[in-house]
Amino acid sequence: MRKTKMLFVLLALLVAAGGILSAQTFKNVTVIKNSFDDGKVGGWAHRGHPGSEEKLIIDTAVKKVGSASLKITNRTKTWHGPIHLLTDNAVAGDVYAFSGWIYYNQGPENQAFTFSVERSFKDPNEAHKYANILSFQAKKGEWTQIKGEYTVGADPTQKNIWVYFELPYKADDLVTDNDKIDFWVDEIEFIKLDPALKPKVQLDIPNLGDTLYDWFSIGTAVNPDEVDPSQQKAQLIMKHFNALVAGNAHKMDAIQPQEGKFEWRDADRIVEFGMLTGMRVRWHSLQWHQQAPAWLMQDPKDPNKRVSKDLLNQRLKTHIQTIVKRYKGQVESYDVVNEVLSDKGGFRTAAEGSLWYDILGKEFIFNSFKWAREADPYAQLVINDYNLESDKRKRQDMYNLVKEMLAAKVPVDAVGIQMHISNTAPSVAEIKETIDLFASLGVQVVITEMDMSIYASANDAKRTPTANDLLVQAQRYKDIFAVYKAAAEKGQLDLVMIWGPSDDTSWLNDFPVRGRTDAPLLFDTRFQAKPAFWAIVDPSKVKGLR
Ligand code: 9MR
Repeated sequence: MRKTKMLFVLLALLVAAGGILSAQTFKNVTVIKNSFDDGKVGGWAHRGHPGSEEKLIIDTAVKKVGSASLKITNRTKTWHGPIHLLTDNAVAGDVYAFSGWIYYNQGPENQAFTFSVERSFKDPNEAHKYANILSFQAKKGEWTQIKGEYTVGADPTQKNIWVYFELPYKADDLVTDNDKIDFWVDEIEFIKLDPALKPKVQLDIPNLGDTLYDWFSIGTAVNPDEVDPSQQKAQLIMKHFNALVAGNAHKMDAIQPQEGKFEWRDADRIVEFGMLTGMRVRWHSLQWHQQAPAWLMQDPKDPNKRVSKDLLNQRLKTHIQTIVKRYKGQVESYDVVNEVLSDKGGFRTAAEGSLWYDILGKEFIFNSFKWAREADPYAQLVINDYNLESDKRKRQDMYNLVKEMLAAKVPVDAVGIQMHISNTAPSVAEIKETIDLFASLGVQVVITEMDMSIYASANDAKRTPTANDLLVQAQRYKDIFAVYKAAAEKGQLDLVMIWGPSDDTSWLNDFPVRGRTDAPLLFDTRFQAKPAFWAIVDPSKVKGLR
């Protein structure tokens, strides 16, 4: 009897231990692994269509380790490179970690390579979509390690995903010899991470929205695939933010890629998510010289000729009013025009990439506001720009412009201060001055795109944020938020938008230096609260804050 009991206990222990073990040993699955030492290209193919001269070759003369690597040669387009199927069953939120080595020995001393994905859809008639995920700087004649993570976006209509390496995109007629260089890859590995390793939102911390409720709403910029409530990223957004804007999905090229053909799918997803979760929704941007479709500035009969003044006016009015009417009662605030001021004084012209002023004069700004107001008398209409907080002349230009608009009864309600700043500049005092200056005109201020780079300039080399970087950043977020609170108490502002929920998707990971990762936001790449978050929410939690 005793023996049986002991055996039973032992068995139970074993089962329990097995349970613990299996709970702990997660399953990472290697989905692609090639060292090319077996002389085979594995599942890799070249991207050029059949008949393209581009070739994949096993090269035993050049290798990182082992006896061979994969060479891509006879390239004639920037997008020529090796491609591999990652999965034929895309699952939203799956995270793939990859690593490998890349090498080239012709052309410039430094060369950027891009890691990209191609997706197909369950509907076989739907065109494949391509996206650049990460870029890497390599040095001529040296093997450079490439590493990163790719998270499958939340699109229920997608099916297959391929991964590939290429050079930064250029139109075929702009390709030079430097874009056609051979390159080599070796020791490539793609691992599907166990779900247990995926970033998880911290549930046991205060949330930003409630903490700041007495002063202003706090919002963030999102991509359409970040608003799927089944995903942790959306949980992070819902927990902390009570206002929403699209990082890209509401721009002119996304909304009207062809004249008269409006694409609402992604735009709607973001607005609907905002409505469902009770967030304040902003629109960025009804007009902008960047991320605008090519047809907008072309004569419909001859794309080499510029659009006429009348037609451009008509196109702008249609674009603005179609959007504003559609989202009346849902979108409460619009960036009507974006970045219309020059960095050198006055208006932005063709010399700084914009044809709007050259073709239409400053009237296009005034008209845009009038058209938006006609379409929705209640929406807040914002004129948005960058460096207002750091460039005194530009700030004054904005002041003068808004003053002129108000005098001419142009319905402008607020100045949008983007606030893309860094750990080193501008000073907190300048930020306060900027808010006060615009508020003195009797309009509101909206902080539209705040983030804070850890780098002082483009010359700083890529680094993992140090404890000091994070502390300096926390101190500045604390001080600047104190300025916002004081401004809110004076009725100058009631909305602050952060340009992204967490560091993993910040635009600064690739700008102004390709492939240099940054850490400008309140949550890190694994969605954990950074010192900057605590500096806003409970400064006693961060040692070293003043
Ligand atoms: O965050 C956006 C990034 O994903 C785009 O690649 C980039 C290029 O146009 O635009 C970024 O957003 C910009 C915004 O629309 C206007 N102000 C500056 C923002 C950062 O560049």
